Amino acid sequence: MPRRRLSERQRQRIQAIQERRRRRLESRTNAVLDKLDADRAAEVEPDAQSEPAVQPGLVVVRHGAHLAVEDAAGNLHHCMTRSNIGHPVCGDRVVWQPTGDGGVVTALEARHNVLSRPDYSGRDKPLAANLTLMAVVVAPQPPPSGFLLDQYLVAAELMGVRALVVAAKMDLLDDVGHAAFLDALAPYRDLGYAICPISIKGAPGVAALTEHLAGETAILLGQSGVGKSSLVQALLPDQDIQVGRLSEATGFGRHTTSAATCYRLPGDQAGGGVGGGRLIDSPGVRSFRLTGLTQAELEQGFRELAPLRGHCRFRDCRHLDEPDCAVRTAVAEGSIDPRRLEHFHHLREGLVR
Ligand SMILES: Nc1nc2c(ncn2[C@@H]2O[C@H](COP(=O)(O)OP(=O)(O)OP(=O)(O)O)[C@@H](O)[C@H]2O)c(=O)[nH]1
Ligand SMILES: [Mg+2]
Ligand SMILES: [Zn+2]
Repeated sequence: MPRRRLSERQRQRIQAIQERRRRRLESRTNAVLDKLDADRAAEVEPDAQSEPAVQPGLVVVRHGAHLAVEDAAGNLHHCMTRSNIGHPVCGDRVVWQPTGDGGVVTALEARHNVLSRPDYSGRDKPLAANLTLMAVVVAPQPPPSGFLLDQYLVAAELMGVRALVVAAKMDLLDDVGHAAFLDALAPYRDLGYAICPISIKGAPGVAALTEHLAGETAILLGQSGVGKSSLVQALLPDQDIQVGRLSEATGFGRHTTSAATCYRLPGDQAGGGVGGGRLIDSPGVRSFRLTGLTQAELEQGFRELAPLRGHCRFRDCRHLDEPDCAVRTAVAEGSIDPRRLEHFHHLREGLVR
């Protein structure tokens, strides 16, 4: 039995307290925003004496208009965001202002990059920003989707972010299975993507991955159930404490992977230490489809296709049945994996024309 099981009544009380806190924060936020707007309209310079100081912060998680923002000292604050500054997401640098027991985010700093993913309605939604590494996780269970993997790699390529492939749960395979699994990933290794076989339940452990994570802001991506959250748990000795602090600061549930959440890796006190780094857990998806790209962008996203641009007989070659197609020649010669070209064609169907 869990150590601290709450009665239904206690749970309701806590929820009611959190709801009251949120409402109080909302009304204070509105008061601050009204004052900012009024000052702006009257062209009044913010009064440094009476206004609580604005400060830089890092968005750790976002739930609707509610954010958990980390300040420079590493403390978390429950902030609301004003609606006209865009949609700050996990990893965003923001400017915020304290409002008593929380704060209000007043500005979103320019992003180095942002990873977006279509939501259930098919609209692109930002998931996380300012990434330096995308770790795409595949595992023997659930069976990997090469199409999904390729889409994440294309996204990374277009964002200019380094990507690697994590082969998780390798303890589930015997030696033969292990070799076959890595064999299937060999084309990715040949393209220059690092492959990290890991397990949190036995050999080969997680060392292959940890050295890649040092000092990075890395996001774990991949299908639901491949082991992303378990990996976070294994890599962060204090994850329960971090989740507890988050939950205390914001009142969001303890066990949710419904939103991308940024954790600090050990060895990092303020985000800039040696080792350390940040690790973002993201909610898994069964599938998604990159859309809104041009053919040129899509070709840029496939590492092996980019250098062949302009080498086909026709400038607008689709690499389907055109004569003198450099891409299909490369496939026939074995230097391009046919499955990658197949995924390219799938994605081509969603291009902007
Ligand atoms: N055998 C084995 N099982 C693992 C390993 N890592 C994770 N699992 C199991 O895989 C299942 C799914 O793990 P999660 O960490 O919840 O997967 P996830 O990728 O976070 O899934 P979503 O949050 O739905 O996207 C759990 O039952 C874990 O115990 C591993 O290294 N070996
Ligand atoms: Mg998870
Ligand atoms: Zn071609």
